[in-house]
Amino acid sequence: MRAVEAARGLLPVRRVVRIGVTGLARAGKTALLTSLAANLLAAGAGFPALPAFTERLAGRSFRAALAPSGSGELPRFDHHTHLAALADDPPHWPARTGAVSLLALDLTIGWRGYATPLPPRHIRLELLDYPGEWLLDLPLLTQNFDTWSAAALKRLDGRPEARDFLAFSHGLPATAPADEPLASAGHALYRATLERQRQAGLSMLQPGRFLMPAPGPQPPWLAFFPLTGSSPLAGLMEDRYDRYRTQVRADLVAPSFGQIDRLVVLADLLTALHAGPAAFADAAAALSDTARALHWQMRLPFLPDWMSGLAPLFGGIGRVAFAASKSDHVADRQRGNLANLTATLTATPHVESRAFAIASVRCTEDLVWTLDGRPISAVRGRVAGEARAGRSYPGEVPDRPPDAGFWQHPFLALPNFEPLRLTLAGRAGVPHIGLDALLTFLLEDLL
Ligand SMILES: Nc1nc2c(ncn2[C@@H]2O[C@H](COP(=O)(O)OP(=O)(O)OP(=O)(O)O)[C@@H](O)[C@H]2O)c(=O)[nH]1
Ligand SMILES: [Mg+2]
Repeated sequence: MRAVEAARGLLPVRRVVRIGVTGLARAGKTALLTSLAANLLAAGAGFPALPAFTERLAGRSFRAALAPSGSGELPRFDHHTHLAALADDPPHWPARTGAVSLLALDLTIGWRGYATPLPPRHIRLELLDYPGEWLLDLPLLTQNFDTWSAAALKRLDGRPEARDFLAFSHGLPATAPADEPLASAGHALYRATLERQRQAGLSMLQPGRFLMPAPGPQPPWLAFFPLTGSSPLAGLMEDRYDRYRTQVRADLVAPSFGQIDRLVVLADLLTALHAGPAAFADAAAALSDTARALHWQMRLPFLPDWMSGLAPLFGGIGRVAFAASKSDHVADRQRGNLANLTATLTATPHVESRAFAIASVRCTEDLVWTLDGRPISAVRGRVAGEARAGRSYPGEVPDRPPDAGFWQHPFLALPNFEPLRLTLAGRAGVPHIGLDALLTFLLEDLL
């Protein structure tokens, strides 16, 4: 087997590796794709942009180029515009992105020692910006409508954002008819609740396509909401929920989304720590549920019939990196805690997975700050719109899910730091933390 693999590696064919990069809105997906591409291009041009990756190449030649658009059906990731934003004076952040997009790079890796004269290997690296909201639909595949409704309603219990929806749902008679105006009204109220919860910083917002709809017109079966009981209306909601799950399954194997070989799941845990215990618990649940759904799918040696459509996607994902993003908001020692916290929330013992604390676009440098006579590991960076660099220490990052004691002291809001200025308009790379380790893990078996 190994001989076959080795022989395949010797052939000058191009191997395609597709990495899905996912995370909820604002998790840092666009920043990651932009920075990773810029740093791969820079490393290929000889700049020391990805030290751990270059070390792993151990002297083999390496080149990288953006791949031409070709005729693929996925929209292209607009790398030039996003990098231009970071390279601007003053630098600014790339704009928000909505839909799925793909960035492709051609990597050429040579050989070393006796093998040096052999033709180099060609790898097409495809990076897919994949909405994390859709990943939150994975747990639905294993829950029937009753179970999902009970869990969703429990999450809404006592939440101010859900007042109108809960008033509506409590007012429904036990024999509510399967009536379209009722279904649409309930759906609109439920969707508005999810919107408000997102604004309140919550993450466990299902179904994901309610907040991040697929392109095109909205099909009528999308109009459902969680409802327990055995009324005709509940029957209609159940039918629509099942239709929704069929669509989730179909999307997973569609040529545009399927064939993901490796996955990066980004989570902005530092912002969740600031948002307070409820928001943190919710973000942690979203991350753990995703990890569990992935874990469970990948562990199955064979899939039950109704799930067989998933095999091409999940059978194929060989590696998952869970990464806490924006870790340049805290100093080095805290970043270790952040990686440990991420690892605790995403433990997937049977899958090749690893936890990281990264910053795709580093904005700060570490410094020791003396506060009340005590040294504190803080960071310094320029806050957008301010003339001078400022210091920041949001608080101690816990290395495991925080207990009640942690919440006694507020974890401060993260300042909106400006990216560091780029040299050579980004051609020498984008300063980052840990992208090289992340990339080396994702491509380890190919290097
Ligand atoms: N300090 C710091 N801030 C970051 C970093 N990455 C992202 N951010 C901040 O987070 C914001 C969101 O990052 P994006 O990369 O646009 O996030 P996204 O996941 O693509 O968001 P959507 O396109 O809205 O889904 C940025 O505008 C920055 O303010 C980082 O490495 N360091
Ligand atoms: Mg984006």
